[in-house]
Amino acid sequence: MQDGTGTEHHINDVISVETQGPVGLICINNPPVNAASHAVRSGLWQAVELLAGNKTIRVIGLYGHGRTFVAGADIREFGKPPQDPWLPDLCNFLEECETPILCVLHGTTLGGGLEIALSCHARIALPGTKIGLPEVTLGILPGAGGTQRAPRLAGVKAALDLIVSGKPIPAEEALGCHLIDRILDGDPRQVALQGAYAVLAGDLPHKRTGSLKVTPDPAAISAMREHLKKTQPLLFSPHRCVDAIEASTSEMTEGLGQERHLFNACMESPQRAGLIHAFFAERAVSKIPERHALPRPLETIGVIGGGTMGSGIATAALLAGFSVSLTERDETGLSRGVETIAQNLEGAVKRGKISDTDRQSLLSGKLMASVGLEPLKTSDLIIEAAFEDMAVKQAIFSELDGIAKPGAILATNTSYLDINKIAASTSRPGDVIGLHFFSPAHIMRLMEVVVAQETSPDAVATGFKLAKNLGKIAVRSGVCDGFIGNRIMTFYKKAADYMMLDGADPAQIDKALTGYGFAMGPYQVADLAGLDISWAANRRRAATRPPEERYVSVADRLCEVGMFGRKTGKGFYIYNDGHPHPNPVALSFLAEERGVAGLKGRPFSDEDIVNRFVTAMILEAARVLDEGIALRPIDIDAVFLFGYGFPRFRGGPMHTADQIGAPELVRRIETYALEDPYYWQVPKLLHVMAENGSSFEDRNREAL
Ligand code: T1G
Repeated sequence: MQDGTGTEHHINDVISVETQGPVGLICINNPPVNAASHAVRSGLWQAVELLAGNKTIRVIGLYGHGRTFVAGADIREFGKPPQDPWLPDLCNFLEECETPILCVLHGTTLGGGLEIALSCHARIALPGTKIGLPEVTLGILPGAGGTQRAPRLAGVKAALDLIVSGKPIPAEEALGCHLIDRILDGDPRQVALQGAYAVLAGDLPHKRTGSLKVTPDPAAISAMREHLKKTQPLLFSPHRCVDAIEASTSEMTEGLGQERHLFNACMESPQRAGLIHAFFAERAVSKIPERHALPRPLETIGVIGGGTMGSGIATAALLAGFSVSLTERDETGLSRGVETIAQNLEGAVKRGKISDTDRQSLLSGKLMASVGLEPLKTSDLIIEAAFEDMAVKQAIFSELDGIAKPGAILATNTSYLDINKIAASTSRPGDVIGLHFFSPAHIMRLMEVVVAQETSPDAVATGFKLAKNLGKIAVRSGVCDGFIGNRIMTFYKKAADYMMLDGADPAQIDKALTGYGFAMGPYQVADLAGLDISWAANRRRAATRPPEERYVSVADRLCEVGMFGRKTGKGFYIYNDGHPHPNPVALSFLAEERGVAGLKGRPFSDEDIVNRFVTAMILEAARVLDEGIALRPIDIDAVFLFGYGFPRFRGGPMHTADQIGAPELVRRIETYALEDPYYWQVPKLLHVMAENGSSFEDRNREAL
């Protein structure tokens, strides 16, 4: 095998070719993930034409520069007029090439990137490579031949699992199902060269994938259809994936035609727009004003409080590799906290996140537990997760001020209290920040990073760095009662309560909203979280509740009789057989309240329930945006997609608002206001948008 560099020629900014004797190499260099942009597609087409037209070249090696081979079509081009060559045409062109093409896969070779590889004539992956067809997570399907070529190489069942799940698989599994031919270590260019000579020597077989036949597997097809009926009845694209794979038993051109038809149907679906928006929301939220500030060192985490939240936060930090110092006021609380952490880690073992050996070493080597705050003097970042009471928190932060080392971040996990007041109880308000985790803290991906008036930029950057280390999605929030998520939830929960008082039962409301795509309805959520959680807040707010505000006390009355929800087996529902059944006591309290209010109850359609619920969410979100509590609409979408079970295929409340349109939202609110003018007031921002025809997406573009 020759080595050294051959003659190199740049086709364009992202594609270069190199010749070495009978071998032609093509390098894709389109950072950060070698997305198959128009430049990549057109450059790759020209490069293959150039090499295939050179009679001395008897094999082509294709590879990617940087951290990964092609990670997919360039999703930034979605929604814009497609430019030739289209990816499916490029893949067919590669497959038809007379000169054998070897493709080297590395990093995360996904979507259109894997489809390019499958249309080549042989495939080698570097160790550690992950391959996948995640298009279904974007509301589409592999539209460049993946639904036809994957079954030809791996069989129908393996293709169904790969394409319908959208989950990447390791190179070893890909080798086992013949999606790749070999695993070879080295850098992509070297492996391309080595593999090319192996093809020339007849040591690495090469073939046209499209020439292979698919063995029909009707049992696998119908099993997947049954599975999807149960698990994903609302989604459009998973079912189309099955249709496309089923078509792979036809001739290649016919199957490709069917795939194109089904791909276009997915592209036109509003679910594709919602899922792509969700993809970008997850990434946009890290673009904060403080993103250029240098985060502080972050190796040791202190956690104050061993309750549900504190032990969940400690678990999340341990799983991310941090050393954790857990403190409590007394030995009883401390041992309860350590026990909860041990249980959480056992759960992580059961979920396959860690091994049992890891679990033991985390508990024995990474977790320190002690009474009192003194051991926190060496922590880089301390998270207070004590009782939700301002005086308690101020006392803790005042004591912490004298113990924590200079430069330590002092964070509170409060879910609604004023962080400015907490910061004021220290001499270092610049180090004080809110890190609002969502329960269970070691599972939920969302974390609100709450920035108080004097929080320093590098403290904010450190909060975002911690979130990334913990595998969480951080959203920046300003200070208000409930920050972004809980504030909006408190508002729209009232809309549900009013519908309940006016005639819709809790179970009907929950069913309408799960039918819309929410993971759970508001009363199922309340029972899960514990009715006693909001009971304390309701009593706190009672003193200042305006007389015009309607109030429904069914949840409070359930608490008064000890019915806190799932944890007591009874709340809005009864859970005696593990399934929720409407609780007659809740319904009797509701009937009494309707009687007191002189209401006979009127029917609500599921559509009316959903419209009122979602409109209330958008209404308060518009206020949160207008007050600058949230940076952009897309941040609010991220909060509800990753913290409140908003259906991902709908893209979040603000994306949904753009689908409804500001004029229609204003009309709805004005109609509802006829019943309750205090609650239903059109926010100023919606009026402006209705008048000037702007959208929340416009605000995202202006702010990003
Ligand atoms: N197109 C354009 N930009 C992309 C991109 C893509 N496919 N993937 C990532 N980026 C950007 C991302 O927005 C971010 O930009 C930067 O790259 C780093 O990403 C016909 C039609 C590859 C596993 O769904 O899963 O092919 O914010 O922060 O955590 O059948 O990105 O820095 O400006 O996520 O290391 C199928 C999507 C497309 C893969 C890397 N492919 N990407 O994760 O980095 S549809 C996908 C990912 C398709 C064909 C169909 C991840 C990653 P910025 P990142 P990461």
